[in-house]
Amino acid sequence: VLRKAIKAFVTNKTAILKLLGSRSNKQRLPLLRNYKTLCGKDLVKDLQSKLSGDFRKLVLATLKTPAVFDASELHNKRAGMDVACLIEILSSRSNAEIKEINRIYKQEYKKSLEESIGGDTSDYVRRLLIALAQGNRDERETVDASLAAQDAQALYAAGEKRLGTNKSKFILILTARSKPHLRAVFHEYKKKYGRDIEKSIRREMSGKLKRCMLALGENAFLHNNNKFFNVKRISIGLLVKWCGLQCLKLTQFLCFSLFVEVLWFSSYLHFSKR
Ligand SMILES: [Ca+2]
Repeated sequence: VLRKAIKAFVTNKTAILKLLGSRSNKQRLPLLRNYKTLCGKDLVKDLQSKLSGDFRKLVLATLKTPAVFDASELHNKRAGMDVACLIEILSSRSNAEIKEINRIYKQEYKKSLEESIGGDTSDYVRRLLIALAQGNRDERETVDASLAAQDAQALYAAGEKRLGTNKSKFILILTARSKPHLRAVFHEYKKKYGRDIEKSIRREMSGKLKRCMLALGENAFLHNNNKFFNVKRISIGLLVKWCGLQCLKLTQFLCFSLFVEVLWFSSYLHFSKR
């Protein structure tokens, strides 16, 4: 059917979208194999040559597994050190997913992810990213209240309480602790010292490191009621609006979103209007 769609309509976006959009990421992989068996051709290459622009990016992104997609995103962003994107990927994946990304990254780019991070970034930013790329974050759902209190105190001592900042302490806590734990720490921090951790980070850090830490803090609140960070709430309407501007961001979201079907539909509307 897909071969037909490509052949007959060349760029019949509706047919391609329908077919790819109705399948989950896992289901799309056998599709690729079947296509090769049936047609003796590579589906990705076929689509690549027949489609163009943002639509091509969108379709090709859906044909990658999440880990492969992440690895290629990390590889692309690493060059420009798009810190926000690196953090977004690294801090929203599970440890198992990060290990898989590492494996694929090495296989695809003949270099470990860790080796690729760095170069032109500052020492602390690199340390933070490398800590995340290890995939060693605590993933327990339970929170140890006394450890949370201890961490809140440590953050206060490392930042607001002293002259200058102990950045390593912030990096350690923000990259190693579980998200529920971090939420408890920030809560405790507010309760005990009457300060928002977000404001403390803004006061104590600067430049890329500040952006990294804010992103890590925000990430602890994704899919959770947020009291401490102004997380950008992403609506479908906004996503569609972004589409023209930030196609990659959108495709990334599309691949993993629970609302993938809805988004497919809205992106389809968007593309068909072009
Ligand atoms: Ca300070």
